[in-house]
Amino acid sequence: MSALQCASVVALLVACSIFCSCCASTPLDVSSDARAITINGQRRIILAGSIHYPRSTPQMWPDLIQKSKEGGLNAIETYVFWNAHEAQYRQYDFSGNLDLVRFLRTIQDAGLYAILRIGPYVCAEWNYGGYPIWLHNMQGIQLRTDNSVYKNEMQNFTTMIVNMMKKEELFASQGGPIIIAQIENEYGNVISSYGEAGKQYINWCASMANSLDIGVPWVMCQETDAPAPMLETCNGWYCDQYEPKNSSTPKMWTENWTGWFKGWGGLDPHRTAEDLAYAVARFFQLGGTLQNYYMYHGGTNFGRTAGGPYIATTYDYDAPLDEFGNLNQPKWGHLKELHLQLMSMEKVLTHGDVSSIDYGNDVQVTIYSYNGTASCFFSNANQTTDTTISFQDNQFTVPAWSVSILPDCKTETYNTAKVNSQTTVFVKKANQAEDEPSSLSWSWRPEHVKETVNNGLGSVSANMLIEQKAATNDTSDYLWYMTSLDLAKDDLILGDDLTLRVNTSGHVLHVYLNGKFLGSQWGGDNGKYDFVFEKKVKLNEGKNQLSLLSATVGLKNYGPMFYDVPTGVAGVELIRKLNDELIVKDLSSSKWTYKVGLHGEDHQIQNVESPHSSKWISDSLPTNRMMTWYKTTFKAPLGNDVVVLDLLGMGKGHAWINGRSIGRFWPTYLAVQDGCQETCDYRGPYSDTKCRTNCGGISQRWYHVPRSFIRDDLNTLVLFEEFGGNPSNVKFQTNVVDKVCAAVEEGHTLELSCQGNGRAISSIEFASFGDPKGSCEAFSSGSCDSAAALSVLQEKCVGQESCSIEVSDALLGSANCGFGVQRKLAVQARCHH
Ligand SMILES: *[C@@H]1O[C@H](CO)[C@@H](O)[C@H](O)[C@H]1NC(C)=O
Ligand SMILES: *[C@@H]1O[C@H](CO)[C@@H](O)[C@H](O)[C@H]1NC(C)=O
Ligand SMILES: *[C@@H]1O[C@H](CO)[C@@H](O)[C@H](O)[C@H]1NC(C)=O
Ligand SMILES: *[C@@H]1O[C@H](CO)[C@@H](O)[C@H](O)[C@H]1NC(C)=O
Ligand SMILES: *[C@@H]1O[C@H](CO)[C@@H](O)[C@H](O)[C@H]1NC(C)=O
Ligand SMILES: *[C@@H]1O[C@H](CO)[C@@H](O)[C@H](O)[C@H]1NC(C)=O
Ligand SMILES: CC(=O)N[C@H]1CO[C@H](CO)[C@@H](O)[C@@H]1O
Repeated sequence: MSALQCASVVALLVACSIFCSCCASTPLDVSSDARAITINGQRRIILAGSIHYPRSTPQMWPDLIQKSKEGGLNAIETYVFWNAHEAQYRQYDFSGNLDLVRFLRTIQDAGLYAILRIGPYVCAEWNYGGYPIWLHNMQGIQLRTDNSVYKNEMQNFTTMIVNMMKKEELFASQGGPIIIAQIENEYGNVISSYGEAGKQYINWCASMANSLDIGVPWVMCQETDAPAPMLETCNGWYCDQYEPKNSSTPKMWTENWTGWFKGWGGLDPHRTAEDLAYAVARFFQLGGTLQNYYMYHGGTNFGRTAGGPYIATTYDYDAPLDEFGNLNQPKWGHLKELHLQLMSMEKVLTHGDVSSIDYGNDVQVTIYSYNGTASCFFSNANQTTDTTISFQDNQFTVPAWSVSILPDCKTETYNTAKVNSQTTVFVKKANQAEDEPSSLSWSWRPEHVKETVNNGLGSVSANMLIEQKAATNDTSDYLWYMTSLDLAKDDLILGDDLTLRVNTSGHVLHVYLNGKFLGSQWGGDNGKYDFVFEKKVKLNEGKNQLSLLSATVGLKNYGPMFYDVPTGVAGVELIRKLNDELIVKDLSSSKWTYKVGLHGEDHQIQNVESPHSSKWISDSLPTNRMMTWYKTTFKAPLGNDVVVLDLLGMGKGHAWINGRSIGRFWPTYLAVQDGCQETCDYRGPYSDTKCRTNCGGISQRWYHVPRSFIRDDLNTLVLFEEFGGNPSNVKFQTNVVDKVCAAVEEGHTLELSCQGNGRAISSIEFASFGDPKGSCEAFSSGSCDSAAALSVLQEKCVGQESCSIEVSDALLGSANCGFGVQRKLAVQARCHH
């Protein structure tokens, strides 16, 4: 680059002039118009995928990003998580899996672009949508609206992040990977709740962001009135019909939901590869320029980062990379094929003239032509009926709810409904560390509840019930509400037929009276988290001690004014029926004493290095005992396979490996009984209630233990059990590929792979070339079949980590199928493990 260009870049970025080693990497000019994102004069389409850095580990990042690149993406998108970085006011943490700069460098090193969605409200099924709780607790604040206290804080954090990016030269305008940044998030969904102040706020967001002078475009998602130069973008299952209000701006899709998230008690969501590919192909058929998979890798809600209420610890999302970072097949492979096709047409898509022919009944042909070449999309949006299209003297069959791609308008190279990629079946395998006994040996200690339950000891008191977030600053899930009442002999509340009623705003409540456990209750049914606890009680003359332990399970992250939704105990009454009269004693404004957190949390007993983590008891291991800590040691499983912890038998609580949290657990929470589909038809619009599985099953039984949390020598697992459980079946396992299957049409290539760690195919369990039926683990031969197929596969694949075979009768022998039968090769193979 010339010195003149260099000087102008430095002049543009004042902050940069101090830190830049100018000219180390080429600054990129990023602009956009209706048909392309233009990067240094090159008109591009952007295929991006979301990976949230705190939901995996730095050790996983290079592999996740490499697999994204191999999957055909050219950009990675992430939110920035304010409450993770600034959990305490003006105390910042960018270490470990919060190392945003390292994450962006890893993206850059892989040669990919980055999209930085600062928010700083992020939703994302993340605790409190990413807002720090201290923000909520500030004097005079109103969140997400035209409020100066809030705006100052939002500007402070946003500026801090932007300055950090500039200092590290991470914007494309400085030669870095970030080509686009986002301010706010889906504000258009809630703007009407804020009236005029909402409009002023979003205008302020735009000018504040603009003033930060990042040298690349800003976007606002789901915000149709995005003030220029903010670019508006779409989120949803489909965005093909979306058009930006300003027709000279690009059609961009910041969140294409690849599946859905799961809650405690929720079913397993699945979005098929066919439907996801269809949505993407339709989007580009109808002029899309940027598409982002939300999520490409979902990952894990470690610690207390899960949003809520009741977002589970897994954030797998049925994304193309599964929670652990393995390829989720056939989704990953089917999309990779699509990306290759789209990228092969990038020039014509971003420059070309567009014309379309409507064939009626939701059938449409779109032709892009440029400089003497033409590319076609044939779409059939009818949900039930396949169609045959006559186009330029040729006939093409397009299955229902699919898009065919013909890069030369003559030959179909891809159809979204025809999946040729393999399916991969994983199994859980016992921990094969050396000398590891078949069951873990445990020690335990009780959570110290005497002082709260018997004596009502806490740290602060008030003559009112305090909202839980305000009392704890969300430093713990747990808050004790304690009061004592002194009753004279003639107090009318003494006697029979007395009910204790506790109104709560959620999420879990344990009640103790006079040192005795009275009962527990929790919300969650039908999406309701507030509930009323009622129980018959008997009080003593003299002193009575009432102690309530309230627990949150992830703070709400979405909805109008979600941040003002209260949690904790909201009302306490004693109600006695005396003859026909109700005597009500409202304790809500009695003197309440508070204790934040568990005794064990105060003493960091999950951390074996803590001086207080002693006094573990190694005999008479209790089961089904509430408020109990368990500890065991284990050896690292051999190899590199993903490690999971099977918590079958445990109730609800929190788990730590070597002092590091792997998240909340709740295996006793079963998924609802209804709402599953036995077979999943990809045709027709997807929603998160379609194609669900695991009715009545454990909503989350296995928990991810990242390899980097485990040491080579001895490791410690600590569990806090809140409800009561039995740890004797708890075990570490590895998650390994067991089988791979594929069914590939003639003319395509079958590719099988045991997907890493040096594993080879050990046997071919099924092979049929002809018209085989069924699907993976349930294939059967059809009416025609070539005898040679099995031996060809055995010869080419057994003993190999992967193999690839042209599906044709030259290789597989004649199948003697009848005329017009579409032949395919179906294979099921087993992998060594
Ligand atoms: C954020 O606020 C603090 C004062 O609380 C101030 O020192 C700091 O400079 C501000 N940061 C930015 C980037 O404005
Ligand atoms: C529409 O977008 C173009 C290109 O970014 C911009 O120049 C123009 O001001 C925008 N129009 C409106 C009404 O915002
Ligand atoms: C147009 O096509 C010709 C012939 O294939 C090629 O030489 C030329 O570079 C192309 N022009 C552009 C602008 O792509
Ligand atoms: C699909 O096509 C069939 C047959 O032409 C037609 O009866 C039906 O109404 C179409 N369905 C939709 C949703 O367009
Ligand atoms: C919560 O934070 C406020 C300041 O923001 C502080 O005064 C208060 O002591 C904190 N409470 C707890 C329980 O940490
Ligand atoms: C508790 O909830 C009940 C039922 O919803 C309601 O009637 C009562 O007024 C509430 N009491 C308090 C003290 O909040
Ligand atoms: C409308 C909405 O729910 N927004 C969300 C879109 O999808 C993901 C859900 O996984 C959220 O993170 C978005 O912010």
